[in-house]
Amino acid sequence: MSVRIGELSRRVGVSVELLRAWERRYGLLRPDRSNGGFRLYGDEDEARVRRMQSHLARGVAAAEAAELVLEAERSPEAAPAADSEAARGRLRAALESFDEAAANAALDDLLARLTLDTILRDVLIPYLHDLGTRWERGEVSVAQEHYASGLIRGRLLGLAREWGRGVGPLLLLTGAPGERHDLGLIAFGLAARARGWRVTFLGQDTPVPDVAAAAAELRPALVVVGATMRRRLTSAKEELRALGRSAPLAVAGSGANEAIALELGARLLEGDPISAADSLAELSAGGG
Ligand code: B12
Repeated sequence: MSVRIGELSRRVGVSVELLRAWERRYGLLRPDRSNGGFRLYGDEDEARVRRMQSHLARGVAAAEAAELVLEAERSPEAAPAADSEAARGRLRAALESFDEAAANAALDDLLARLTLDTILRDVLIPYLHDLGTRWERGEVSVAQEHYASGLIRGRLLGLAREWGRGVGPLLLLTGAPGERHDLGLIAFGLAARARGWRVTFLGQDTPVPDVAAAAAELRPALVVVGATMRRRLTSAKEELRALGRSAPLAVAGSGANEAIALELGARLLEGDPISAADSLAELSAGGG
C-alpha cells in the first residue's frame, strides 16, 4: 500500500489533523515522497497507527502510547522471524514426543522473551496450522495432535486466569453449536485482554439460547461466536439471528465470512485473532 494521508485517515478512522500531529510530534509516521512531492504512507505507517489506537483505547496517554509503539519496533521483538522458527521447532519436537517438561520449558522460554501477541501470531498459530497439515497427510497421529493442542490449550487458559476482572468492556466468547475448535477464540481473548477488554469464555459447542441467557445477564459489549466450519453457523441460523437481535453479535473463524455475518445480522471479525483484537479499538471508539 502507498496512500496519501486522506486515504490513511479513512482506513484507520483517525482525522488527518491528528495523524499530522502524531507524525510531527512523535515521528509515528514515516512517509515516502511521490514524484509529485506528495507524502505517501505505507503498511508500516498504518500498522503503527493501529497499535497507537489500541494503546489509547486502554487509556494510555498519547506521548506514552507513541513511545510504546516505537520502542516495540526498536526491541529485538521486531525481528523475531528466525527466532520464532527455532522456537516453533523446539516446541514441535517436544510436543510430538509427548515430552511435557520440554514443551513447558519451550513455552516458558518464549514467554520470557516475547510478547504474548508475538507468541500467538508467530509461533503458536503457525504451529497449529503446520500440525493440521501434517495430521491430514498422516505424518502426525491423532494422539500427537490431541496431546499437542491439549497442552497448548491448557497453557493458554493458564495465562487467561482472571481475564474477566477489571473495568474494561466485556467480551462474551463462545464456540458455535457443535464446534470443538476453540484455540482461536482463546487466542483472541488473550489478545483482547492485553488491550484492556474483559473476557467471559464459554468454551466449545454452546447452545445458542444459553449464550443468549448469559448475554442477558452479563450485558457484554460484544458476543463473539467462533466457527471453523460454515455449517456450524448456518445450522443454527435462526437462533443466531435471534441472539443478534438481543445482543451485539460478531462471528469469527474460518467458518465465518461477510455473507454469513450479514445474514445473521452480525459483525464479522476478520483476520487473525491479534489483528481482530486490534480492530476492537474501532468498536470501542464507536466506529463499529
Ligand atoms: C487442534 C485441532 C483440533 C482439536 C481442537 C482442539 C481445540 N480445543 O480447539 C480437535 C481434536 C478437537 C479437532 C477436531 C476436529 N477437527 Co480439527 N484441527 C485442529 C488444528 C490442528 C488446529 C486448530 C487451531 O486451533 N488452529 C489455530 C487457529 C487460530 O487457526 P485457524 O482455525 O486457521 O483460524 C484462523 C482464522 O480463522 C482466525 N480465527 C480462528 N478462530 C478465531 C476466533 C476469533 C474470535 C478470531 C477473531 C479469529 C479467529 O485465526 C486463524 C489465523 O488467521 C487444525 C489445523 C488448522 N489448520 O488450524 C485442524 C482442523 C481445523 N480440524 C479439522 C477437522 C476436519 C476436524 C474434525 C472434523 C476431525 C474429525 N474427523 O473428527 C474435528 C471437528 C470437531 C468439531 N466438531 O468441531 C480441519 C478442518 C477442515 C475444514 N475447515 O473443513 C483442520 C483444518 C485440519 C485439516 N487440515 O484438515 N481439531
